[in-house]
Amino acid sequence: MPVDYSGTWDIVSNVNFEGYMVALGIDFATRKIASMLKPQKVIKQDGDCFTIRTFTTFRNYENSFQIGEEVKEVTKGMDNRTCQSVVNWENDKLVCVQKGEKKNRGWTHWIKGDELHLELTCEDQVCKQIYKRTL
Ligand code: VL7
Repeated sequence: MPVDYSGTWDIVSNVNFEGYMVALGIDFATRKIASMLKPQKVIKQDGDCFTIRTFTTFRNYENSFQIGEEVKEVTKGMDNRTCQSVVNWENDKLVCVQKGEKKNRGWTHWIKGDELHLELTCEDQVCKQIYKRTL
């Protein structure tokens, strides 16, 4: 088994979250609130079974998956779309493809030193987030 993503992670940088939200069609008022948030990720990894919980003061999002299994994902509390999602290992990276109405949608996680990195992609927009372990 490659890397262990398990832990509690706090966001320390968030680049082009606005562009990502616009690509998802999030309305102006919601974007203004969302742009102020400091998400925390709580990740549980048990072999190829994952739960990623994203917590904010506004909304939370929970996603459980097994590597290589395509499942229906409803992005409840975000853009509320339905995707066919699958997460695979690409070396030590976790790569999710979210097939649905939006082209080129997905995300990639990797760990670099003590940082958890996340790229969120939708259409031509890429949001780059970095998290650090809670102390
Ligand atoms: C990505 C939110 C913006 C709507 C609310 C903002 C609440 C927190 O896909 C995600 O995580 C993956 C990778 O770690 C695992 O599920 C969550 C959050 C991006 C998109 C949409 C703004 C309204 C944000 C729930």
